Amino acid sequence: MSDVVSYELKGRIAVITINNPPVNALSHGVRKGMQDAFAKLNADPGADAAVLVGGGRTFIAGADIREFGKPMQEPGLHGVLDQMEASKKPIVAALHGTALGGGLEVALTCHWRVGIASLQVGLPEVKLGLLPGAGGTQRLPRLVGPKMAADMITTGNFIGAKPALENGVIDEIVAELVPGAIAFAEKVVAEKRPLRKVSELTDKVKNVDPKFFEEYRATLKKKVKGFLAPMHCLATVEAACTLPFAEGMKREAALFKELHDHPQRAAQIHIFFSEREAGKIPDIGPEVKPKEIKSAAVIGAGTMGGGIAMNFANVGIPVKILEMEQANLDRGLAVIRKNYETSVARGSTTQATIDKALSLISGTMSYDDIGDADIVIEAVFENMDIKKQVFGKLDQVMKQGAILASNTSTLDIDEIASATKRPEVVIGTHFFSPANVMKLLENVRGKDSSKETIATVMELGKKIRKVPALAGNCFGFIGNRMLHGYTREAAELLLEGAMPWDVDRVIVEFGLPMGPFQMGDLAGIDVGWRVRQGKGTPPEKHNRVADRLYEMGRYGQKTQAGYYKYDGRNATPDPVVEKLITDTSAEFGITRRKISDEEILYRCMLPLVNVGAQILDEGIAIRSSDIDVIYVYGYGYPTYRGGPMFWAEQMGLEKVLGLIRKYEQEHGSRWKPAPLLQKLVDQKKGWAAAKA
Ligand code: T1G
Repeated sequence: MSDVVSYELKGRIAVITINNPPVNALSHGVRKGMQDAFAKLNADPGADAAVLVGGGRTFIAGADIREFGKPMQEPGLHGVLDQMEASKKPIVAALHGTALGGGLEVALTCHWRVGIASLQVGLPEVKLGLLPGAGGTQRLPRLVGPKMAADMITTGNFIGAKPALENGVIDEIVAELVPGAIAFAEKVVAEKRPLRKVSELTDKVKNVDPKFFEEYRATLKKKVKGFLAPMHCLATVEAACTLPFAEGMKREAALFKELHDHPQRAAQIHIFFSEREAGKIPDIGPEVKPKEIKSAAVIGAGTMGGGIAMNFANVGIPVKILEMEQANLDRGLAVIRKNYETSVARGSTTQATIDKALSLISGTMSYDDIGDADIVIEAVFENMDIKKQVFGKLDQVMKQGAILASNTSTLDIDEIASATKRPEVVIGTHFFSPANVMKLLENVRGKDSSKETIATVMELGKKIRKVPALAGNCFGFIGNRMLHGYTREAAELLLEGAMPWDVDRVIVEFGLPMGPFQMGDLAGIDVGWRVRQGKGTPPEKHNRVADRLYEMGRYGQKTQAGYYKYDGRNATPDPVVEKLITDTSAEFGITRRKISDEEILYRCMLPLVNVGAQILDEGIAIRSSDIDVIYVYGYGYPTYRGGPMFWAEQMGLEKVLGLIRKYEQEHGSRWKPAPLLQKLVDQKKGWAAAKA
């Protein structure tokens, strides 16, 4: 055995333990150790059967994702599984923690499986742009049937021990993992049960109506948008129901290879590791202990305040919402209740769950009621004077040690902190709307934010089931500072010849949930107008169309007219807007031209990269992958493209720089390439070299 796989006889049962922390991934060493252990089992006269168990917190959680894209080192997983299936002695899998991906595939190749009550199992390969490539697509349907197998494999969702038992994924729930598994193995031996190979089961996969797959495919196609993996996953489940096992395995291997070799796999695995990397702050090591957050307060019961409060209640943290007007407070609490009730109606949660959450949310109109909260998050109007008033008050009422956070989306954290005598506990915690749904938490460190404060809000992000990332303090931080370049260029395209629906179509086809003008209509054209008025700068040409829409009272969805006209949420192009745009081009003496989809895409997407490079160079972002995480989880950038910086690197930074230089020639200094981009191209390096 290797030191990551141990073999120990307990009576006449060999206990084979995988010890490859943190998640017992099926690295080369583990595969080699398993190969040796199963050979020993079949040669060991003292062993009648084996129990396979994961050491530490979980059974095997999958293949070692870091090995993808690199040459496979023998023995491959298939070889080990074939050896297991050929074993003359029974192998019982003892499951705990999260038996996922290749880990569950190993368990399905065992003759029986037992698990403890807290077990979760799943085949989440689809989330990595892959499919279960070690027989899971052929064995799972043989245990649970095509419907449950298709649901699990095309979504990657986990199921718990109870449904796993009810559907035959495991054979028993045991109170104690190893003793229970040993007892199960001893029973199998005593009863001389014939070895039960999942690959030989046929009942659940024969005579499946082909209509099932036709209908499932039609529904799935609508859901998956640009993702390649889910439809491939479904095709492998269909193979399990239409082909003999060996043929089905070949089909699985062929479709796995297609996905493995596709750029989407590299992009989705990039995001998998990047979101974990984003939680690591170089100057804040494990010695900095985060404060425990046992209670929270939110200032402002508006859309953001209410959504923020829900995040705390959803994980069992009591939260008080402070509003100065009773009517606003009542409205805010009613919106929260409505949000929860909608989730119950959709079946995504239960009444009991939301009753518990609602019991943790309370409202108040007095600052005196919130002083004992461990953290307070301000979510009032995006105006510096108002925010400073609030923080001045918080400085007076909050207990010592409380974290004073602002949900500001662009404003200066240091200026906000200057309204208090404790800048070390002031920090930005920028949620994205709807705050109870969007995964990103963009934390913003001020110059005085203490390491403990930063560590606390990074840990809090994970606790409230967000993906936290840390930004430095500048206007717009990371996400919104990059967004400005994107929306600016989209506005310029309207004046040059495009229509809002042309631009939005290209961006949605690229994979974002909506284009810049659909987003503008959703956020509110009046909001953008007020921000521009707030800056007090003279009106700019590229904002002329938006300003005229505002003057016409066309604020977007809220007025059923903006860049589009609306019937409820259904948007259609509007000839009135078309005329407004062509008149505005004429007003500026611009001769309109046909603009290609490719130019629209590059003109909108490359500002994200150019500004991203600048942000990276200034140290506002710690690493380029943080920028990718922020765009994927805060702005809906397609995971299968890996984020704007990854997409640029895949395209080639030299080509990116060439395009930016071209647009600089055509459109002037706003397209000036970030010095870092030039430097990396000169050095023939990628973003990772930025730190150097
Ligand atoms: N390979 C390599 N590293 C992994 C890993 C994996 N499969 N899973 C986790 N890690 C690292 C992770 O990067 C982090 O590293 C640390 O472990 C803790 O993870 C052939 C092809 C198991 C639910 O997709 O879902 O099998 O940051 O922070 O929140 O068909 O990790 O500490 O350096 O996420 O407790 C299929 C992926 C693979 C499961 C635990 N399996 N992992 O969550 O900890 S493909 C998966 C997870 C495959 C076969 C196919 C979660 C978790 P670091 P963590 P956690």
